[in-house]
Amino acid sequence: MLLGAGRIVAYVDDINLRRAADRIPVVRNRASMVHELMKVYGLLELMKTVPSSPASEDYVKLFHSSDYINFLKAVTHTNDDDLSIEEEELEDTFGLGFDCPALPMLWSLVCHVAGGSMAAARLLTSGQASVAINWCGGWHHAQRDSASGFCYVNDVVLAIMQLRHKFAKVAYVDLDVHHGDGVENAFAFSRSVLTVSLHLKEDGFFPGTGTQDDVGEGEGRYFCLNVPYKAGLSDDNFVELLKSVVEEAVQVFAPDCLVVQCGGDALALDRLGGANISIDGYTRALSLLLRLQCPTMLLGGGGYEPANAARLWTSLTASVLGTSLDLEIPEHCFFERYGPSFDLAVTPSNRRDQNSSEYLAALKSSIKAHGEEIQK
Ligand code: TV7
Ligand code: CA
Ligand code: ZN
Repeated sequence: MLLGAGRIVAYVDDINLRRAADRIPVVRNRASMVHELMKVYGLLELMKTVPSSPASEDYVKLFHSSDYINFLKAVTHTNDDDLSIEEEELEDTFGLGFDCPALPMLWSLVCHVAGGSMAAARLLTSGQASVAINWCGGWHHAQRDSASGFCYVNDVVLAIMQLRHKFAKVAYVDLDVHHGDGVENAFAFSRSVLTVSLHLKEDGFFPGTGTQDDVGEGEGRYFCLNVPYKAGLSDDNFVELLKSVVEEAVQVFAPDCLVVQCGGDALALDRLGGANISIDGYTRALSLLLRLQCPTMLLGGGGYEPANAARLWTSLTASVLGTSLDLEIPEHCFFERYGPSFDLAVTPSNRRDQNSSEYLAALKSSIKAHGEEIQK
């Protein structure tokens, strides 16, 4: 499938960015695994590869509050021993705690992660690329004033703000199994940024927001679209939701630029997920979005079986490049992590899809009104 026909594809390739992303505890070393798999498949020779540099404090401040930034810097410069705040107290202090521990060199991590998606944004605003990829980005939960859900900095919001200098209307589509709450909140009042998230929504599932009635605020009303689904979502239902709800709203909105968060935790059998999507399902979803033919940024996000996230993002990159890959994973430094199959595919499991046709029909009809409202 030739997703990105005739497009210049660029990939943000920076060792220091990967080293920073590798330090996020729940996805330790994942960034390196992704990169090494792309490399051993020969994909790096087929794209423009572009380095990134850490973002400045002023850049991070475009979205995050000074208080939060000062706290991150203070945590960074404090030894664990002198950190006078206890873990539990940290929880209420700018969101640091269990999900977002106060890591060593946290401020540097934040600047590198923000810098990666900033580099991707520049590739698009300068016209040097029509598809820009940063698999180390996609940290959609971070809020202006706090860390949340493994996300310390909202590289997505910052990148969209950069894109807005050149592109009047930006559409954001979030395929991660979790609700993209940080990005939605940042642009809830804006008509210039359409945010769309598909996510698992059931009791106790993080972060708990993103019902279909959550449509944006004030001037930005109807410029947020939420597509909550039940556990076990299949490829066909996932693609159908994108076709019938997302595609139409995005087409009516007519964006000048598109950002897709390709979080891999909706894959079958993800440790934190609960959906049942295969790599083929993601590929179909992305091909639908690339058909809009506008400059596009691809970001990572969740994906808690690191080998599967690497399989997914390598496969999506190959699709965008219009090249196909041998299913046998080639020998390389992380080879043993791909056992026992040593196969590139991630296929659906046989779990039941709890999204009944009645549920999906009701969801579609309640969201349909969106397209009409955006048109006005
Ligand atoms: C974008 N689920 C991020 C998704 C963020 C999910 C959560 C964990 C988790 C944290 C760990 C860990 C974990 C196996 C799973 C409500 C709580 C429950 C703590 C007692 N293993 C993304 C965030 C989610 C941390 N958080 O969208 C360290 O799972 O459910 C919660 C929050 C409150 C705090 N308590 C947990 O994919 C990148 N966390 C192992 C070690
Ligand atoms: Ca999502
Ligand atoms: Zn997620």
